[in-house]
Amino acid sequence: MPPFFGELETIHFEGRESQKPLAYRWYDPNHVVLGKPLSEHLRFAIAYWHSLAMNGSDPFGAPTLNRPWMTRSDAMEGAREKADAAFELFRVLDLPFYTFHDRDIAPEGADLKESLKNFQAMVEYLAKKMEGSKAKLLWGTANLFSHPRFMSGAATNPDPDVFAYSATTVKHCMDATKQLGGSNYVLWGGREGYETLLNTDMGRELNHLGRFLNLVVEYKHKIGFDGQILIEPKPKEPTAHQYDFDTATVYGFLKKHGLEGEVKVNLEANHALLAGHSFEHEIATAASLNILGSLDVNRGDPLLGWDTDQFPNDLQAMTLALYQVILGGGIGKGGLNFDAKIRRQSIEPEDLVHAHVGAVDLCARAFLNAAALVEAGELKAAVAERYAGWDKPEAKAMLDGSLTLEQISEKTLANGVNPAPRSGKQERLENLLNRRLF
Ligand SMILES: [Mn+2]
Repeated sequence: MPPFFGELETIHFEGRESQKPLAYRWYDPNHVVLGKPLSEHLRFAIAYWHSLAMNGSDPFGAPTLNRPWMTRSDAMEGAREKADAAFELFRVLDLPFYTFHDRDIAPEGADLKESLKNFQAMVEYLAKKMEGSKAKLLWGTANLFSHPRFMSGAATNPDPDVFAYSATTVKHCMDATKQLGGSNYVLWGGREGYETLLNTDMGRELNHLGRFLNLVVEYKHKIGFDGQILIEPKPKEPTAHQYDFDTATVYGFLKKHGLEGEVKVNLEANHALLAGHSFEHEIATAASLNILGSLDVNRGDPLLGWDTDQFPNDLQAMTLALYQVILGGGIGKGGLNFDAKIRRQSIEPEDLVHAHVGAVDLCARAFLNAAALVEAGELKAAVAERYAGWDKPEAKAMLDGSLTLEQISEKTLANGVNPAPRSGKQERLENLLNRRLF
């Protein structure tokens, strides 16, 4: 078997002066910042689906990508060869984690039993590969959206058989994630949504989804899986209206079903954009609600209205996002997963390597910038000064329950309160940010 990634050497940190096309210039995994190594802050992961299982086809055209590991006629042989290529890529990139859907690693069988048998065989194969590799599993997930049986949803499908099929699939995917030492289990509601209310009972579907998620959480505790359960919000695509629209919507859903202490979010940059938010908005929202779980780092194209899943390359946007991660207490058991695909014209396996190296460096550089902003303390001081009025006892009394609305009114009138507008100093702070970026 020829090497799928040529004779590429393992990529290492070489510093900013390196002239090599493939070297980490910013990502020094051992560099200690804010009290721990960069590798522990960032926990980079390679996504099996975009990087190993995609062939470059799109709604308008045939596969374009040169993928020598996708040529076998026997599906299980092909799955093993794909895994061989995956671990070669992990070795070349020298990143700590990977992520997969069940269908990325093993082919669909003739029925559910055969599909699960294929899956379990490949889980054993991955377990063996992991013994000879540094790569660990950041999270596993189930693909409950590609096959036509899921066209009307998985947990929200009007057909209870699809609910049962999906529950069975998730049960086995959770088992596999635990077996492989995964840190998280993710649920992205690919088709949990609807196209038209003319054929949809939305209240019923949402309740079914709530029950499904409770089943997942109950099972997590039953098997002693100590990873996080994560929902990945997305507002639309493939369905017109997706139930897990954004972080705030997911939080309301978790509260309704009593799961706000059990389930967190896996936030994707491009999904935030599709919801009309910035990535940092979604991160700050999740952190404020104590449900920040993990990140899918990528970017969208602001000129396009769909999920382009490009590799991140905007330093300022990523710095602002990671600044909010730091303020929110870090990523914990989560990580930064490259849910990103190379463009259809980037046909060589080596293009995958360049994409990851650039994105890793971009994120590392953004994190170092964000950490420097935190350490300088100027932004934090500006925010503290803006809210300083709330440190006064009479202000605190309005929040701590000691004053009623009537009493606040009486005191306000008696004291002749007359607020003077103060500048929000936005441009000054934006200039500060731009001046500090390196
Ligand atoms: Mn994603």
